Amino acid sequence: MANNQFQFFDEPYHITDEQSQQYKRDGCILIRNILRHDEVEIFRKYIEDAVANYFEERKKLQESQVVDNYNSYFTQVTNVWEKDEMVKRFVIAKRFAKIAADLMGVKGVRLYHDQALFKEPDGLPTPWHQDQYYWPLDTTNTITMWMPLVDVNEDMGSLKFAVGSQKEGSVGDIPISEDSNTAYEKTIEERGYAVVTNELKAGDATFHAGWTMHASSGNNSTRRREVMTVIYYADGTRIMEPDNKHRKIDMEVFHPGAKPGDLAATHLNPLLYPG
Ligand SMILES: O=C(O)CCC(=O)C(=O)O
Repeated sequence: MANNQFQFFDEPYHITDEQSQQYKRDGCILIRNILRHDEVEIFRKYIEDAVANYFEERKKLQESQVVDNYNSYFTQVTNVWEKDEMVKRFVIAKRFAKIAADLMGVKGVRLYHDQALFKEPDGLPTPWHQDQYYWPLDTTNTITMWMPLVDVNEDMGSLKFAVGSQKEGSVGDIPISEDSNTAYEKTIEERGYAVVTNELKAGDATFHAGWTMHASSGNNSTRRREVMTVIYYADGTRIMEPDNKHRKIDMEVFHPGAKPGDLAATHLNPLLYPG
């Protein structure tokens, strides 16, 4: 396939001042039509195959005991970009990274990691949680792009956000679980946060900050909810002293060889924009 077939990944998407102000205020935003349906469809297949191959390999290696904790909520495979050259094109796309930089109002962004998040039919709701509890990053300029590869609505597990909750920073130091769900639901009600959810077409995406409380309903449809996420942080971010076991593991896995105080810029964290 000719390389320029995927030129759309380099073409800039224009974020308005209003959109970046909305993101700064709310800690979450829906951006429409980042990719066209036919563009997403090409990459949905590559991502699906890479995820299926990964599980096939794991089965062969009899590593079935290495299951992640999220299986009942969703199947999660991280850093798919390392496993497949075509998926890499999607994950390192400048088009996405520029949106992340423009929303956060920073000059450049690096890759933290990607995640394929598939919620099977009857998959359970994703509990309320805060992502940054897991991340050993000395900044609040972190952002996740959550792009469905199929059309999704609330009943299929589109994300719900507590609008403006990123301003609280850490609200409870609780890993994603039934406990985080109960605690954060209570906080959201007590502090009066509005909760928004969106219906997304494949190729639309939501962006949320690392401290924004979010959750999703279960997948009550008959179709698998296939989502690809890419997580970015501002270039220049340093690694913090990990103060919980999850942050220590994330530091070792996503910043191999780096120590607290170092720039978070290992070979797994390329500068994606300006790039
Ligand atoms: O896809 C989901 O259900 C959860 C995703 C999530 O929590 C995230 O991308 O930060």
